[in-house]
Amino acid sequence: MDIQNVFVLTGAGISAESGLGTFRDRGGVWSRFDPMKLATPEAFAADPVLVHDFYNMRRRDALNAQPNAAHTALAELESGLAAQGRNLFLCTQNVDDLHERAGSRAVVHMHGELSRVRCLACGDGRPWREDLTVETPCPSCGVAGRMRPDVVWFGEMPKHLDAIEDALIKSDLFVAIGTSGAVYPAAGYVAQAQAFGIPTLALNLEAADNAGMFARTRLGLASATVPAFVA
Ligand code: BJW
Repeated sequence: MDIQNVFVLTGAGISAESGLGTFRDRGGVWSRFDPMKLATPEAFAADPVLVHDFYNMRRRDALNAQPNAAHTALAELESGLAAQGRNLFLCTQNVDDLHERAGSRAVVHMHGELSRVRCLACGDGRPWREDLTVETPCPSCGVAGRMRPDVVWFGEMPKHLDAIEDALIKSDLFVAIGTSGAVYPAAGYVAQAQAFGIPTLALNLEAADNAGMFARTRLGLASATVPAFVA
């Protein structure tokens, strides 16, 4: 088959070997922290100090982590396909920037980015690498206490959905890497791909919640399966 457009969806599993915890594995982030107290707009309104502490820790961890062989392989896939006039659409649920630091040029962060913040007073969004506090003033409007991490919490609309749907429809291979298939709408993309007759492949450590929807699956560490897929 002549593959022109590859759609890759990545999740926390691709960054696990960089030392960043996944969410739903044993010992994962949501086994240690209650997502309803940390990753909803209601939680932020109720206890912004707690939410800032959690995301300050996560931001520091992400900035200190290094990309692994799986991130590098996807960056090489992007440049290799581009050199042949073909295209990789890299959609990540991850809020870290390890794809970018591995060399990927076009990364679509559907759940936002830890290294960006947004002001609830004026809507200004900008790169941000420091800790946030409830006193941090917005550099744009000067209002204090309304800055939040620019990540997508439960109940909020994921970002770039139109571009993602468009790329998914146009793709002729759908690959999901290191994601449990537990969070929608991303977990539903494999079913959409199937409905469009697009071949589907899962590269994961263990069978995901939506594993039955994939035509092909390779189980193993992303640092091994992703370079092998790209080779
Ligand atoms: C390895 C490995 C190694 C380990 N190598 N693999 C039906 C339809 C639509 C929505 C819903 C629905 N039902 C319910 C909803 C609402 C909700 C939802 O999905 N809830 C579920 C829990 C049921 N969804 C939402 O609220 C979303 N918004 C929304 O739906 O808006 C309305 C809408 C409607 C219709 C269309 C469009 C929109 C927003 C979801 C926001 C998720 N936010 C988080 C937090 C982000 C900030 C932060 O980081 O704190 O995003 S939650 C968390 O889960 C994070 C992740 O991106 C996301 C997915 O997790 P991921 O990446 O899959 O990680 P894990 O840990 O679950 O899995 C890791 C996998 O890797 C495992 O399988 C391991 O085996 C594997 N692995 N090591 C390879 N070395």
